[in-house]
Amino acid sequence: MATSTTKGSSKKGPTTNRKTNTTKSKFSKETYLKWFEDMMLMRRFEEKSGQLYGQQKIRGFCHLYIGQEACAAGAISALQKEDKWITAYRDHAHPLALGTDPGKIMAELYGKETGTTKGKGGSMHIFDKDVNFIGGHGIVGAQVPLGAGIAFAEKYNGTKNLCMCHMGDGAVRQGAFHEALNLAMTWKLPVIFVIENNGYAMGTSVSRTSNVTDLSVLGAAYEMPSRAVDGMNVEEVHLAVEEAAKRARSGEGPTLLEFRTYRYKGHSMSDPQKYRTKEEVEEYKQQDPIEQVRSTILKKKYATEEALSQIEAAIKVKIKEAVEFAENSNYPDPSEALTDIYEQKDFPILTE
Ligand SMILES: Cc1ncc(C[n+]2csc(CCOP(=O)(O)OP(=O)(O)O)c2C)c(N)n1
Ligand SMILES: [Mg+2]
Repeated sequence: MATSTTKGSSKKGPTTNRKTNTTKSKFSKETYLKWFEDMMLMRRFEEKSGQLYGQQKIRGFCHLYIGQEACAAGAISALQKEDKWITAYRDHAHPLALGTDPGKIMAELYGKETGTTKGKGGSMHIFDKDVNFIGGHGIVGAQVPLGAGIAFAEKYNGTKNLCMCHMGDGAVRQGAFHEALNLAMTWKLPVIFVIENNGYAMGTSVSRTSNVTDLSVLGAAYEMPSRAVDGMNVEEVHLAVEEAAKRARSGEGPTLLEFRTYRYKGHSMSDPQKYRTKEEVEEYKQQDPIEQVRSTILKKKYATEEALSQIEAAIKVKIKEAVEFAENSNYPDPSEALTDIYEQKDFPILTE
């Protein structure tokens, strides 16, 4: 049973990422440019969302993914269109890179009827069946058994598709995480469990909630192949997911991957961030996933600085259009309030 882990993580702050030199030449010019474009779209979309939140155009919850972009971009490049995706509430970036119209995501953040969930879900509940993105879940850890269930359905229906199930480091403290891992391994479900370990659950560091700070070792309890990955490095993420996907598609079952990453912004929109130092944030910014890709592209002469600026300019236009679309859309009609709601007609309190 191959369970490889990275040992020796810090007990105090977030787990430090390690740089490893793998075969970077494996990837084509097109892949690097796609990563650059995808991650830049996520970054600029999120920066704009933060700004709009400040202007009270967006209200309620809003959790930004800035710093964690490689976790979504590297996984998406390693998988196939038919694979399914599920994550927690930090959920704008995954559908953006999967191809959801940024205008529809922005409209959802605005609570407009043209949003991905008709303006009824908001930031934490983006959902887009067309790109196989099954949400957007606000209850910490709730998506983990759902992800296993989606994988069960794929196996039951005899497809070769898998389910990519992302979660935060806080989710691994939930019983549901352990129950899902146990059954997924027992039934050899085609699921890849990904812990996006950004070091903190709100303001609580991993080491304050567990003696085990190397989260990838948690898979060992279920004999699940598991490993830690530098989540600031898109190539490393791609390689790890590619390997796990091969296992899932060949019927060998799930993998647990711990992506060691970092969020540059606060947990949600109002977070005084007293639990970490400015120096710590700066240290991670030095490993910025987009800057790593930019530097490789320039070094390998895959594109000039000017060509990259053009990509950035096109993204700026896309985001401007997304905001205009959201601004010009209507709020849902009040008559919509009781539609699209799950109702169990014989539930006791409804029949009383
Ligand atoms: C079951 C449950 N408990 C508590 C909360 C409140 N809560 C919202 S986000 C969060 C932190 C989760 O952190 P993590 O899983 O590391 O994800 P991150 O925000 O870092 O992406 C908590 C405790 C919740 N939404 N659900
Ligand atoms: Mg976290």
